[in-house]
Amino acid sequence: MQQPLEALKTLLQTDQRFLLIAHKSPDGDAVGSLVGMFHLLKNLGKKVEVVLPDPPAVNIVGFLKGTDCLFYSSDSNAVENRFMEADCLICLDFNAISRVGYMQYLLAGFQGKKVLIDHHTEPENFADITISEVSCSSTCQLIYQCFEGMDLLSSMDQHAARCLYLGMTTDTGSFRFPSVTAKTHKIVADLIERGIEQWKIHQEVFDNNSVDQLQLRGFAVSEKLVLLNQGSHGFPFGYIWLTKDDLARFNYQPGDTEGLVNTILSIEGMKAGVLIQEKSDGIKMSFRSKDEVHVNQFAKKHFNGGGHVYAAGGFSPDSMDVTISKLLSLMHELFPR
Ligand SMILES: [Mn+2]
Repeated sequence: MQQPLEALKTLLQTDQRFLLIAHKSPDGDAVGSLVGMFHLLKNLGKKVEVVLPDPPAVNIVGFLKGTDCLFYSSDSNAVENRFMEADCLICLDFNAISRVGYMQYLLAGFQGKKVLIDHHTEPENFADITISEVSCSSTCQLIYQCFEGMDLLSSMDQHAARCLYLGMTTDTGSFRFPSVTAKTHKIVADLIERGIEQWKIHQEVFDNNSVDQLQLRGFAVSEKLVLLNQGSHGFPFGYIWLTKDDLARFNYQPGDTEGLVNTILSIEGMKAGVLIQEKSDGIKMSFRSKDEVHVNQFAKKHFNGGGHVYAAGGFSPDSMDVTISKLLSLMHELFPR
């Protein structure tokens, strides 16, 4: 990644007005990389603005404090203005233009330089500078490595460090996925040495559940979890399916089902699972897997999705019933015998 990094360093030395964006339904890594980069560039003396397609979940929205972040979903005109005023657009934690939702025409039509910093597989070729490291645990870790590689870690303050830690911990399931390496922990050690209180970040992110959210998750696991591992012809696969009515019953808020799919993989012997949710525009799917089972190609081929080898999203325009039937008919592809 030496060449694009040189180009990024040159850009940081020449351009002055930066606009940072991340993907829709922003998770901890999207928000962490967005706000982390905001502070890193501010500390380099740049003018920096941030926008998102829509707001993040309540447990991470606090990390946006002090950035004056605008959301396209509620303030599209002001977001358009920010695109017009910037020299350089930095896209964080997504691999395809469609991942910014209704904002994609602004991204496609942006006149200045575009940079992509991301760790998802098969990034689209839409940026002037693409820094893509699929093996990296998180975009936040990749940002740290970029600043280290550009010899610019002096711009890392506690605000930036705190945000990068947010993305690193949320994208790694609190440092337990195979994407975690010695380098990940060395970076975390450095962030802690810079003064972050990592236990406080965990409390803010993970110990902030509403009662509705906990009850929705309890309901999902006890009433809406289907396991396919029964009998000699079974598969080590499970799915949780939630209808609009299920979500409404527990006063669903964005983020309430974040990580719920991982509970399937926590069952003894399970190799893959999917959370299937009925949303206003169709069926949203979140796949997870482990070991020799890879879900990204499967999600891409059959459910208009993709992502990482062990964590991928998907979307189905069909009904819940049709989507589940289709999924079940394809199990032999996920588990070839
Ligand atoms: Mn990420």
